[in-house]
Amino acid sequence: MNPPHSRQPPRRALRGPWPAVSLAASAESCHLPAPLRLEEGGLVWFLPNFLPPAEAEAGFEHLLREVDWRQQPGLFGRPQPRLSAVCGDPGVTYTYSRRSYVAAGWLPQVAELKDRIEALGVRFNYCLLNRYRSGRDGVGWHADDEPGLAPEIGSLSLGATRTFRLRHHRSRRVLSWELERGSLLLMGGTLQHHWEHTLVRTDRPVGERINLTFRHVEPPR
Ligand SMILES: O=C(O)CCC(=O)C(=O)O
Repeated sequence: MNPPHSRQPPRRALRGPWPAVSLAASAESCHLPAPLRLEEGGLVWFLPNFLPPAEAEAGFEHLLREVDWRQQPGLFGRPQPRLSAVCGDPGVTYTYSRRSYVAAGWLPQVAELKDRIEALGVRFNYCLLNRYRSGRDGVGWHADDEPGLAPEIGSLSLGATRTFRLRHHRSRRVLSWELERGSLLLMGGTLQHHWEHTLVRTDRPVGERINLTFRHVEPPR
């Protein structure tokens, strides 16, 4: 029998149009290399050295200290296996796992990182920060396909290297990346419609990691 997370999810209609600048549609203002075009649908840009090591290290230490990290409840009342926090344009609200998280502004360091990524040609108004205290922390299989969320998601890694996987809904093909500190993985196009992703938990001794996922959420009307 298949484990519960490998059930075929219902097909959802693609939503849009999006207020955010679309990476795929703005080639002339885009400073990104050619994406990996997944034949099953979706785009991935992987920039392993987006931040120089010294900057990634300083950013990691700063965010460990300055962010108000909290452990949020997950599905079925169990605490999420990680700590988290949110930043963003005031009032922008992201809802996942049946809970809503309202942004109250940007930490200067996070706004600076957002500006660096936006220089590549994409706009964000929200950031979900995750802190993985050890290999036992992670994120289970899911897709970031909530209503009002633009397809482009920029995922910046700081701290320890961890394995990130994509799995196609239908073919079950799995792709893996080792997300080292300072790396930027951008997901776009129809990726969230066709694929789910996970940050793999491990029994290996690994240090702490912080991940920032920059998003564009439709602002409140
Ligand atoms: O930590 C990561 O690299 C993945 C985070 C993630 O999947 C998410 O925030 O949706």
